[in-house]
Amino acid sequence: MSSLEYDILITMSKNDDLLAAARNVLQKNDKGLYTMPAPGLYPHQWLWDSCFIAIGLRHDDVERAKMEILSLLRGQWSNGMLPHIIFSKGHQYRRDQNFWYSKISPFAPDGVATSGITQPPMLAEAIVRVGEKMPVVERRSWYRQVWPGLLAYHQWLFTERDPHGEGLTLQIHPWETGLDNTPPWMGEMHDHLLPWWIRALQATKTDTVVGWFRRDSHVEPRGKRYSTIDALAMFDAQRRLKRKAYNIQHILDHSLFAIEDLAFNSIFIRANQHLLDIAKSTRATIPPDLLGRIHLSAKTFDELWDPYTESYYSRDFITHRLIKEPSVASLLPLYAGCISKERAALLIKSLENEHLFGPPYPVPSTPVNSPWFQPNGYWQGPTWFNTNWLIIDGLKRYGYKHHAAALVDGMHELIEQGGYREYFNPINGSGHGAHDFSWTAALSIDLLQSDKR
Ligand code: 9WN
Repeated sequence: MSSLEYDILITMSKNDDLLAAARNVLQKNDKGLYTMPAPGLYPHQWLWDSCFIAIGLRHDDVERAKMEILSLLRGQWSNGMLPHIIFSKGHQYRRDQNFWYSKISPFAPDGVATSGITQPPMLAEAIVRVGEKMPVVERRSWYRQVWPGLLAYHQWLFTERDPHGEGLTLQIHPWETGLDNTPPWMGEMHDHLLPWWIRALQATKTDTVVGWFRRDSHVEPRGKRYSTIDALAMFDAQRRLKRKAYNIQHILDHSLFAIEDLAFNSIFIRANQHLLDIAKSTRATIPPDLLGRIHLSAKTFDELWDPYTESYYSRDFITHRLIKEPSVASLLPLYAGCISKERAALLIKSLENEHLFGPPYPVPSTPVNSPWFQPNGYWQGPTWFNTNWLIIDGLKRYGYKHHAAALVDGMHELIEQGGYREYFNPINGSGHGAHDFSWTAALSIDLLQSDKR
C-alpha cells in the first residue's frame, strides 16, 4: 500500500469514528418529537437548533429529519410567528414556561408553551436540505406539507417585523439573533439601554452576588459565558416584552431594542430565495405583495454596507444609524448571496487576515483585533459550528472552494480534539460550553457526509 493510500484509509476510519460519535450525541439528545440542543442546560426545543439538527439528521433518517421540522410548526402562533423555544412538557419545566407565559398572547397556540420571540429564519434552508434527500415526487409533497407554515412565517416577518415596508426585518431582543451577547447588541445595550437598577448593581458591584444564583454556572465558571450584568439586562428586556403581551405595536411604542440585525437579515434573504424555489417547484402562488417585499429586501440590504470601513453592519430601526461594531455577522452576507463578487472578495480578505477572522482555527464570532474579543467568551470570540457552516455554504456559492475546504478541515480538527462541544477557542482549539451539543454533532455529520460527494 502506498503512503497516500494509507493516509486515505486512516482518514476514512477517523471520519467513521467521528460520524459514529456524532450520531450517538443526536440519539442521546433525542426527545422523541425533537432533539434538545444539549442535556441539562437546554432541555427544550429551539428554533434554529432544530433546523441545523434536521440538516444533519437527513443523512441517516429522512423521516426523523422531517419530524424535527414538523415539531417546530406545532409551536407556530396564529399570527405566523415561530417561537424561538417550545418548552418541554412536565412539571419540572413549569418555571421556564412561566418565565415566558406565552398564554398571555391571544396568538399563542393552545396546549403548547412557547417563548414570545423568534430566532433566525433557518426553516426554509432546513426544508430544502431535507427535501434534497427525497425523490422528486416525494419532495414536492413534503414542500406542500410545510408550505402553509413556512409562508405564514415569512409573511409575519415581512409585516410585523418590517412595519414601514422598508425591506429589512427588525429584532426586539438579543436572543432573536441567536448570537446572544454579540458585540453590536451589547455595545448598544451598554451605551443606551441599561435600566437604572442594573446600572446601580454595576456601580455597587452587587452583581457578583446575583451571579451566584446563575443556572449556567455549572457549564462554565460564572461570568465566562456572559456577564451577570448582561444576563440581567437580557432578562429585564424579556420581562418588558411579556408585560406587553408580546404585542409588537405596544412593544415598538417604547422599545428597548429595535435593531435590523445583519445576521438575521442575511439568513432571511437566503430563506426568501428558498421560498421562491419551493414555490416554483410546487407551482404554489406567492402573493404579489410578498413578492414585491422579497425584491425590495435584497435591494435594501445594500444600505447595510459602509463604504468607509468596507463592511456590512446591523442598523438601528428608528434612526437607520449603522451600528459599526464588527462580528461574525459581517461575513454572513456571503451566505445571503445577494452581494456583488467584488464585495464578497473584500469580505474574504478579512477571512484570510489572522488579526480579523483568520486565527489558527475556523472563523471566530468576533474578530481577533476587536476590543470585545475573548477567545472563550460565548459569542464574543469563540468558534461556533453553525455560523461556520453558513459561511462555508456562502463561500462555495461564491466559488471559493479552497477557503471552504480549509474551514471544513479546521472544524474536523476541533471535534477530533475537543468532541462535540458548544463552542471552541479559535486560538488554541480547546472546547467549551455544553458537552454533547446537538448542532455541532449534526453539522459535523453534514460536513463529513458532504465531503464524500
Ligand atoms: C437563549 C440553544 C440556544 C441557541 C442560541 C444560543 C443559546 C439561549 C441561552 O442557546 O441561547 O435562547 O440560554 O443563552 O445563543 O443560539 O439557539 O442552543
